[in-house]
Parts: sequence; C-alpha cells; structure tokens
Amino acid sequence: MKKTFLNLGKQPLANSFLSNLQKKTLKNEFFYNLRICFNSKNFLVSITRPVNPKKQYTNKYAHRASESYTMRSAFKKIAVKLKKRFNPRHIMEIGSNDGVFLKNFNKKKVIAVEPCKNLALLTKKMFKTYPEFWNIKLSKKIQQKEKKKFDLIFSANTISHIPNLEETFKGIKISLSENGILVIEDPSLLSVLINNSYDQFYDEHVYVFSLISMKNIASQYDLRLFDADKISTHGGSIRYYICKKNAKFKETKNLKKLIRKEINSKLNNFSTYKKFSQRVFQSKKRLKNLLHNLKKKNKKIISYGATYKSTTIFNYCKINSSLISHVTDTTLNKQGKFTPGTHIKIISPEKGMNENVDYAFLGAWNFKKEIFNKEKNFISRGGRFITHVPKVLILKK
Ligand code: JHZ
Repeated sequence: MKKTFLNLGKQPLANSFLSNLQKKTLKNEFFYNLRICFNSKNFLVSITRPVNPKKQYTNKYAHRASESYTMRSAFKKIAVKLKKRFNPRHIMEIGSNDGVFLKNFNKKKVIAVEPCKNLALLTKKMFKTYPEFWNIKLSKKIQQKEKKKFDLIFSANTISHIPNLEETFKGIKISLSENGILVIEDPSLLSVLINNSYDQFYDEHVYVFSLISMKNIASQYDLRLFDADKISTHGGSIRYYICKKNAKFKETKNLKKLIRKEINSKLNNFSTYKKFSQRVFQSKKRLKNLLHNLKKKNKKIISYGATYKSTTIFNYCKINSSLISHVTDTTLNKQGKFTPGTHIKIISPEKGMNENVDYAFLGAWNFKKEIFNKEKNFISRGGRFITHVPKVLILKK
C-alpha cells in the first residue's frame, strides 16, 4: 500500500548543528536514509522510516518560532481569530516551542506541552508547561491533574512531527471537550508540489499532510475535519479544524472547495508524486549548475537562514563550504555552529552580509518578503538572492 517516490539520500538530523568540527564530533554525526512514500489507502505522504523522537527533541532544540516577525504576527492573528470564533475557556497547545502562540491568551487559561526541555524551561516562566512528549499517557495525566477537558487544542508545526498517529489522536480525543475543537497547522502537500519545495521533507516532518489525508486520519479516530484555511506561513500551510464525530460543527463549503482542488490536482494518485520526484531531480541539477557557474566567476555566495529545510537541500545537492562561504542566522544558539552534514559555518547577519557578498541563497525562502525588507542595502549595492522555489533562479530586485 505504501510506495516510495522520492529518495533524498543520506541525511543528518536537520536540527543537529555542530559546535565544532573536531574528529570525534564528526565521527558521531548521525545519518539516516531520507525516503518519502505515498499510502494509496489513506493518501498520506510520509517518511519511510521515522527517526526516534528522543534523538530529535532534546534540550538543545534550536528552532525558535518567535525569531521572525512574520510568525509572531501570524500567531497573534490566529489567536484573535480563534477567540472570536470559538471563545474557548480552556486552551492547550501541543508543541508550544517558545510560547509564541499561547502568549496571546490569558495565562491562567492555558497549558503547554513541549518535550524540548530548553524550550519548556522558557515557557514555564509564563504558563504551566508539561515538558513531555505528547501521547495517551500524558493526556490521561493532564486530565488527572487539571481535572478539565479543553475547548481548544492548538498545534502548529507539531502533529506532522509525531510518528505515532494513534497516540496523537487518541490522546487528543481524551483531552478534547465534547464540542471542543482541535486546530492543526502544518505545511500543505499541495503547496510543496506546486512550489517544488522538497526541502519540506526532513527527519522532523514525518508527514506532509493534505486535506484528503487528514480527513481520512481524523475519521479513523472518530474525529471529523469540518473546516480548513489555506494559509501562507512556511511557504503554504493548511489550518485544519477538527472536532469529535458527533460535535455540533457542520462541514463548511470552504472545506469542500479546498478538497476539490486537491482532487483536481490528483493528490490521490501515485503518478503525481513520481512526476514530482523528477522535478526535484531537475531542481537539484539546476541549483548545482548555477552555484558552480557563479563560483567559476569568483562570486562570493552565502546562504540566508540556517533553516532545517536547507539541511535537506545542502545534503541532497552536496553543497558545502566550497560553494557557500557561510550561512547567516539571527538565532543566537545557531551562531558559531556548523550546518548538519555539510559543515558550513553559521554567523550573524550583521557579520555575514558584508560588502563582499555577491549572492545569498534563500534558505529561509518562506520569509522572502521580510528578508527583502531587511536587506535593502545588500540589494541596492547589487547583491542578489537565489532561490529554488518554485524554480532555481536569481531573483530580480
Ligand atoms: P524557518 C523549523 O524549520 C523546524 P525551519 C520545525 N520542524 C518546523 O516545522 C518549522 O520550523 C516550522 C532565521 N531567520 O522558520 C531564523 C533569519 O536569520 O523557515 C530561523 O533560524 N533572518 C519546527 O528551520 C530561520 O531563518 C530573518 O530575517 O526550516 C528560519 O527558519 C528571518 C525571517 C529568519 O524554519
């Protein structure tokens, strides 16, 4: 039933930024095979063999959702929207990261679940945080301790990260009130296909969901998808609205329309994914050619944003420090480290966007607008950004 359509080769963990390049550190670097498959029964796209989450979500977790203005304002906006539409009394977030979403609610109404201890330590100062992995056991423990069900369970860029769907959804069913809603945000498979953004596949993205797969999964666990929003975050995501099977919410016209679009785009058909994998291969060839040609002309190329996504690109395309001089990133705990597998130095944008840089590959292409606004000086002195989304291209001003 599951058929592999894409092989992105040997990959390190996207979050495993190296502190140094000593022999011992390099010897211990962990690699796995990144292959993507399609399940023709429920239309789910996933990694063939997920990595053990205990290796991934440690007390050294690097990603901070608050790092970009785009995400801070997106979470603020959705918090306002959910308050207005559903007026929830008790709210729980699964995978609260640095608290960027829950910050927008009354601290007494919210509970956070975050397995990365370094992040949980941060949010503990603001609201009650369970520093644990989400599963049925934790859901029961929260029920026992808090003695309440939740009217809103929110989870952005997390459900796609948990390999065991049964634990995820059965746990949610225990915690959700009878007419409560589960709101999930994750990258959209249709956007990945349209943008050719194969870098959305890395160890943490065990699943790249579509509406048609989410609908099937929800019903498998006696839940029901009743609405969805197409959103622009992370290069194109979907916000899923899910309730218990017999809850009061009716399926919206908007959901039907969005599902029709996926069916028309043949997301339920394996051949769509085979074609995608051919486009991915072409994209790799074009990116390598472009970077090699620029290098031959003695151009200095850097990469902008030490994203998890670029771990996939650099390792799949074999791009290392012979092509990319350094990577810039605003996140303090990434600066001074080296990219996973390809060992390119990460420094601050203040240092990294200096006079000699000719080209900057957009590792954080999903924040193109925000970055263009910030880097007006680079652009006006002739610097150019390179992207691979939707095509490999040197971007105009
Ligand atoms: P960003 C992470 O993926 C990991 P990544 C995770 N698995 C996931 O699902 C998504 O997030 C949601 C920096 N930056 O958000 C900040 C600048 O340097 O695309 C970040 O390190 N300057 C949880 O890593 C990185 O870029 C800037 O101006 O692919 C962006 O990472 C801006 C705007 C960002 O997610």
